[in-house]
Amino acid sequence: MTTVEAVSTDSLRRDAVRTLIGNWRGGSTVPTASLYPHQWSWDSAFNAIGWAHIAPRRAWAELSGLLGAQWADGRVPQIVFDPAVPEDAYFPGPWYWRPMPPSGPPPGVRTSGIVQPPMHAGAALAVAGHDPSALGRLYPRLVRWHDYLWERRLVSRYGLIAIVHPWESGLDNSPAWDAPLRAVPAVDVDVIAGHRRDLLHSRSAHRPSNEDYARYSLLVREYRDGGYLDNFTDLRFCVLDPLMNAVFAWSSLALASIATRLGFDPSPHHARAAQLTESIEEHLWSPSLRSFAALDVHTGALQPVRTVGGLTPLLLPGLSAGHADALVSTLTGPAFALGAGATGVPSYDLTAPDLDLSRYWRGPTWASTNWLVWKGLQTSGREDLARVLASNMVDLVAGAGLREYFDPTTGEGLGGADFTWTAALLLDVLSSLKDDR
Ligand code: 2M8
Repeated sequence: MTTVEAVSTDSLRRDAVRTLIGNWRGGSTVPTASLYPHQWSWDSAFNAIGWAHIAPRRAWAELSGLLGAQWADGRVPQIVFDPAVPEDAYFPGPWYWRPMPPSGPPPGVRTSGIVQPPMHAGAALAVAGHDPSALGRLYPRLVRWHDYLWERRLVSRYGLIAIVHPWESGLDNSPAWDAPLRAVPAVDVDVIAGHRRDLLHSRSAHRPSNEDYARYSLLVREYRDGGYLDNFTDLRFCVLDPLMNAVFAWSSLALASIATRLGFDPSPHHARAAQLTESIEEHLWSPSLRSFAALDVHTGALQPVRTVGGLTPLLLPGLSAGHADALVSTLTGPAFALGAGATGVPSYDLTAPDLDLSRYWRGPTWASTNWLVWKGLQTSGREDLARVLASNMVDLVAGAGLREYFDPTTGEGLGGADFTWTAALLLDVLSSLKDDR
C-alpha cells in the first residue's frame, strides 16, 4: 500500500479541501455528489469538524442548517432534502416520508423522519475551538435534540436510548442488525428494488441486498403511518446500540462543557452522560465477545457479533478501566487487528465466517468510525495506539483517495468517491499529527 511518506501531506490536504469545496452546496455539504445528494445528519457533524480547520463559518452554516430542520418534537432528522434535487435522485426520497405529522419539520422544509447518532454537540464544541461565534445560538436547539432522545427514545428498564431503524445507527448494514431484522418481512422486494438508486452509483456487491432494502422500506412506512410516534411495542425494530448510546453520552459531556462556557447549568448533561455510561456497562457488555454489543429490546438478546460500534464506548471517560482494557485488547487482537495487519478499524470482526470486506458496513473500514475509535483511544490514555490509527487513516487516503470506505486488508477504495467526511476527518487528523511533531 502507498504510505503517507510517498504522498505528501500537503497534497492530501489540498485534495481534502478541494473535496469539501466541491461538495459544498451553499449551506451544507453533500456526502458525495451522486450517491447521497442531500444533507445527512451525522455526516454534517463530521463535515463541520473538517470545515472548522479551513472555514469555520461554513462549519457553523452546516450545523445551523441541519438544526434549522429540527422537528417540533426536537428530533434532528437523518436527511434534510435539497429541494433543487429531483425527487427520484435518491431512494427513499421526500415523498416516501410523507405525510409529516404536526410534530414534524418547520413549514417548507423536507426531511426524513428517523434520526442518526447525535454527534452534533461534540462537533459544535470542536468548531468552537476555532470560532465560538454561533455556540450560543445553537445551544437551545442542541438541548432540545438531547431532550427528545432522552424523553422519547429512552427504554426505561435499560436506561438506554433505542434506535427504531438500522439507518438510525449510521452502520446501516451491520451484521448486528441481522437477527433483529429477521422479524421484519421482506415484502414488495421487486418493487423496492426498482426504486433503488444507490445501485446506479455503486456496485451491488458493495451495497445491502434487495431483501434488506425491502425490510428497511417497510420499517419506514410503518413508522410513518404511526405518525412517527416512538411507541416501541408497536415498532418491529427496536434496538439498543452501543455506538448510539456512547455518542449520546459523549455529546452530553460536550453539551455540559458548552453550558458551562455559556453560563448555563451543566449538571443535567453530566448526569445523563453518567447514567448512560453506567447503563452501557451494565446492559451491553458481552464477556464472551470482550466487547459491547447491541441488544434487541423485543427479545432481550445481546447480538453475538463484534462490530466497530461495540468499541466506541472507549469515548467515555467514565468507562471502567476493566472494560477499557478489554476493548483495547479486542481492538488489537485478531478481530480488529489494529497495528497488527489491518489498516484502519474494520467495521466487522475479521475472524467472523460471514465477514465481507467489500460490502458496506460488513467489513470495510470507514473514516467516521475510525475517528470515533481514535478519539476513544485518546480518552482512554492510549496515545500510542491513537497515533497508529491516525497514520492508518492517512495511509488509506494516500493509497486509494478520499473514498467512502476501504478494504482494511488491502487498502482498496470502495463505495462513493470524493467523500466529504473522509476529507473532513483527514483534515482533523492531519492537524493533530502536525501538532504532535
Ligand atoms: C449511508 O446511509 C444511507 C442511509 O442513511 C444510505 O445508505 O443510503 C451510511 O453510511 C450512513 O452512515 C451515512 O450517514 C450515509 C451518508 O453518508 O450513507
